Amino acid sequence: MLQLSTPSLRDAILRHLTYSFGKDPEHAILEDWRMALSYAVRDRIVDAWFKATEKTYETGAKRVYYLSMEFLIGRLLEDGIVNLELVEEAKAALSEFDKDYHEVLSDEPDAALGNGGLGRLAACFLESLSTVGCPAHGYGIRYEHGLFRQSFVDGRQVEQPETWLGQRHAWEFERPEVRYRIGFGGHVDMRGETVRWYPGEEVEAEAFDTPVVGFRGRWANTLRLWSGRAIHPFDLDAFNHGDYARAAAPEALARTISRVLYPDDTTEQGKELRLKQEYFLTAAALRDILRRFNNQFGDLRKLPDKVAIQLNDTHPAIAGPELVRILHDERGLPFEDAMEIARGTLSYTNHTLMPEALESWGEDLFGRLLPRHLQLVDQIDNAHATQNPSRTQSMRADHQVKMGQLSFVMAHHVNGVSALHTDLMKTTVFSELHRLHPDRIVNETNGVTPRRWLLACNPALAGLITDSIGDGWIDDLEQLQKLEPFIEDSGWIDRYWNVKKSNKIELSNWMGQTYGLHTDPEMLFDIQIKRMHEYKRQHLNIIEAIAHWQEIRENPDAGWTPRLKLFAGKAAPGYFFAKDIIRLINDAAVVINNDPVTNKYLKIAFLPNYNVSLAERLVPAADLSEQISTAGKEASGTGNMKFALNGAPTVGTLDGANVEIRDHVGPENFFLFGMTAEEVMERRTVENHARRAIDADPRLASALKLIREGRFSPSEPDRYAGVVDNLEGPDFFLVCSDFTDYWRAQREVDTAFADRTGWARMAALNTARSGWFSSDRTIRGYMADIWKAQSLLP
Ligand code: 6GP
Repeated sequence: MLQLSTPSLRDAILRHLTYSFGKDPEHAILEDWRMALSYAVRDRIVDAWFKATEKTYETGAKRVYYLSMEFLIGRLLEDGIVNLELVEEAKAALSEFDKDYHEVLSDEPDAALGNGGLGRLAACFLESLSTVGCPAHGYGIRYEHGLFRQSFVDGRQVEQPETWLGQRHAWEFERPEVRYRIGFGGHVDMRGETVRWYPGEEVEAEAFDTPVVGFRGRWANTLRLWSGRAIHPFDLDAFNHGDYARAAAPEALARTISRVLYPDDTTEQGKELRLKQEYFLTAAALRDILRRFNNQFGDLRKLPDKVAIQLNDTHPAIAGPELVRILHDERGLPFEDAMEIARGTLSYTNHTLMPEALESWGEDLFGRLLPRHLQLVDQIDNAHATQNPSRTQSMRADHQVKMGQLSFVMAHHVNGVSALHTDLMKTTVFSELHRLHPDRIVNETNGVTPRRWLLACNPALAGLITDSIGDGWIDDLEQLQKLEPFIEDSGWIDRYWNVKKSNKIELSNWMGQTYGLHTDPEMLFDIQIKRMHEYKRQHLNIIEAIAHWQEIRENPDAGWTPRLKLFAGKAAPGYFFAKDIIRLINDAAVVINNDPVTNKYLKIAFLPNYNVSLAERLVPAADLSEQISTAGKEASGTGNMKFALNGAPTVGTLDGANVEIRDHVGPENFFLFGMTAEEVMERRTVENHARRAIDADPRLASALKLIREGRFSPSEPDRYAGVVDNLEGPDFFLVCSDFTDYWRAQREVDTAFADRTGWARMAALNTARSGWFSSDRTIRGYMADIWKAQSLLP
């Protein structure tokens, strides 16, 4: 490879400012500086990227492909700087030009190409794949509009389109030469043995590549995102007849496919466009994977030895039939062989047990868009039924195509994302398939990348850790255990406490400047940030806050522990109940924050437009992490890990990865409450369970009464009648039944927080014992158990 010398970062910035953006320092605006710095950093990432690609080819190593409809990558500049260990150099270079490092970093738009947990997990995985040196590609869609922007009007959520590409984006390389035709509809032609699909409509998928660099720049992989293009972008004939709208129509139509991210988290909209997007991503990725494989290896029977394709939930599940179609219809392999090769290549991760999120498509829609695939699904289903005569459930019941079952049957491994979730998969949704294939389900508990979620977002804590135990923890997070002996040392604990305090002061100042919100950093910072969903029970949190407020009012001088409750999260636009909860929190905040009797003890705020960057601000400043889902509903959670790692003990249920977090940090450093998953299932069968819980707890009864009477919505007293009706009636997520124990746990938190040293120790133990929750560990687990892939790092 040709070698170029690496200029200093300062020179590289100036060079890019001048020659890439045509500006001199006097006339450059903030965005120019951000772009110049990004290009300077990107150049170095490209060097690592080329080396990694070269090594992958040279060694003929197995490659991993992560197919996901979502990559919630957030900002990338700091990621690159931190992973290349350029922080000090970048700060110094910018200050030479009189530019502030943090100001330049925060000019970058937050790329929200995902909704929540599943999308952020995919982003952490990309970074860890590079850090551990596993040859991999992420494949996704280059949505023009990511997740909507959220603001509040009178406390209500209002959605605006997000336009991350409205500003210049530094990280992608357009690959106009990498294009594939993707077909939809049409008809299937069957002549004896040969079957051909003739699509009725075609669009082109064009590749955009983003390099993803691992820690210390030792490896870099590619995130390849597909963008929709028209095959004949412009109808000249229409144009010449003056019909400009018709002339541009083909392009507009083709682009629709990659226009917007579906703003749904764990619920599925049965929309034709969504199915088109799923096929578009999957078909383009498979074509690309097979092209690369063909160039390098040729013999298709070797596919499972050289290629591992991970399906991030069922969204790319069409990969099963599509791969069989290519191998069988196009490459002429017998159906059984095609099946075996496909299954040897594919594996599937389940991210939720919520029944409404288990994708299924009506056969009419499916057959209209993908007529050949529908035939193949039937053939796959029949073959599976024949091989498993005791099977009772078909993936083709009720005129539907059930994507979970299809994914399971087409995968060599199926994994859950926490120990509890994996167990529940075996006993609930996939019980029959698990009986038939007892070795297929495995567990890979989620993790988070410590580079972004500690080193970059919490430099003060990272500094203290490195001072204490060296910097080996950054890519070997279990080394955090070495902190344990320091925790006995009161001088060290003071330093730990001061780090937390300085993070809280910084957040307070920022909230003051940004939202005009005045907060006291001495308060306990209690934070719940995640998508809005009934199962995540933000309403349990606010109802407890209301009850607590009442209690303080009745006895204002009882020495209460001052608490700031922060919320952030988006509700799917069509999820009205979740939107009501947002409004209730905002309404309650107005009343409670303005109560002069109580507001030194309790303050509430809902911060708008939750995204990755906001999480990076909040997590380091948290004292308490709210993980209060109804047991059995949260597959894993990853926010819970970020908080624990950054020294915020959890108040939580035995749900998802909370169970494993509690095991690791120790039960004495975790505020447990609530029913277990088993108890939840039992309680649901008890008649009037909510009523009974309300009658037994006057605090809960009076909080609900205040909401019902319009105490927080005086201009519209019955605004929350629906919410209260739901809680007093079906209360499917058992808010009322868990309330009393939640309230008890919160009072324990109050008492514990009053002992500053005791609390600081508990927080530090959370940090020291969270090393297992690194996504590096998770990725190594997938490599060993599922992909059989090797690291190419020395
Ligand atoms: C989420 C789960 O709700 C969360 O518990 C888990 O940590 C995360 O996935 C990563 O595994 N699920 C989704 O975001 C989703 O859309 C279909 O599931």
